[in-house]
Amino acid sequence: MSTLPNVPSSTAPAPALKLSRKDFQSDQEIRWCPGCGDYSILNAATTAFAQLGVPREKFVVVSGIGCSSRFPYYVNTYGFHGIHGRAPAIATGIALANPDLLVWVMTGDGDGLSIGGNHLLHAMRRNVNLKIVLFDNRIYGLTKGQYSPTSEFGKVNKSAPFGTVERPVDPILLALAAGATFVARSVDVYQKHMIEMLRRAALHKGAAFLHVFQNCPIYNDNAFTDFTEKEIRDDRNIELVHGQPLVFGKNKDQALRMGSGHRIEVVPMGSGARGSAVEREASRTRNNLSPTMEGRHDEASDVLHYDATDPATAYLLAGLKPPDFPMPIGVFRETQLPAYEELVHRQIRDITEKRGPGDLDRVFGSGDTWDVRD
Ligand SMILES: Cc1ncc(C[n+]2csc(CCOP(=O)(O)OP(=O)(O)O)c2C)c(N)n1
Ligand code: SF4
Repeated sequence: MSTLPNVPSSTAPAPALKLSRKDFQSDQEIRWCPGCGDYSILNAATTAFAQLGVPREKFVVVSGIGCSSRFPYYVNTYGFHGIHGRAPAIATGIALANPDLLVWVMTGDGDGLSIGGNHLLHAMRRNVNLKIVLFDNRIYGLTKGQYSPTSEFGKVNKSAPFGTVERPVDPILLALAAGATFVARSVDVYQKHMIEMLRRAALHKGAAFLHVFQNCPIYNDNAFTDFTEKEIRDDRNIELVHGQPLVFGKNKDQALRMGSGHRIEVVPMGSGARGSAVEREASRTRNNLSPTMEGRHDEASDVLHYDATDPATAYLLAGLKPPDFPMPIGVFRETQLPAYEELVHRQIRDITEKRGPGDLDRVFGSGDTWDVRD
């Protein structure tokens, strides 16, 4: 069974094929609204695609229905604009029939989690070698801003004039529970980070799920500004890096630790106590720490170090969000299991070796048969 022959592993030397972002730009007129977060994702994807050094004809980009699902038109690769929610099913067929291709699923929160929820779930459960990017603007953009499965509880809009009474689904928790072997999150405005997450997803063998917060300035503007505004983002995000301590803040003066009852807590970092006295006092109050507790924590003590192979911590971190916690971004989970195509093709090969090639006519003519009569 072949692996992706042209995708270099993270340890391999730089790709021989030199490509630029321009090689992946199509000549189609882009129909997204000015300022839509989809543009940033497109820029990041074309950059990441070029960095892989994989020829364009090895890429297939599959989508469902929605603004985000217009993506295949805007990249100069093979593509398939599918039907609503069915991109994972179409992409599974492509990946199974052509295991050498790098197959991407570009989907929205409505497309992927609502009508396509079932298909997305099973593609991840089966560990199909797909790179799934979920553009999450927390509404349906194409159909003018109805609430979606990721809209906040109580969200008021035209489709919920008195506020939704539905609890939102968390895409990261869903992907972890479904068993995706690579689960990560980024944000449309964090270009460098997103490029790296897309590249890592591409290099992963198996179901890679990337959740991207994507602003829709027309129907749900500023949905993520409470953690993406330049002035506050360092204090409101934490990057998950395997093996690294979970430290955050402009001055790296806050950290996460495991508190009692397996609850994650925010604690101030280091007795050197960087940051102003006012900031430290605010952090101490926010985290209910007594004055004597401040400054007790440093890298050597009980600060959590991230382990992307440990699902338990991934679940705990996936539940964190502002204002009480920083928003986790980066790789929640990364583990290796055989990909679906690999197992299917291996099974066919093993059975063929034992029993010889199949004969469909013989199958049709064998076993119990019935005459259907009026
Ligand atoms: C079977 C079917 N049901 C409903 C629709 C209407 N529809 C088109 S796009 C869409 C939602 C798209 O939302 P999302 O996936 O969040 O993508 P966005 O437009 O926000 O990128 C809906 C409900 C449809 N086209 N087909
Ligand atoms: S409606 Fe929203 S999601 Fe759709 S193109 Fe416009 S800004 Fe983007």
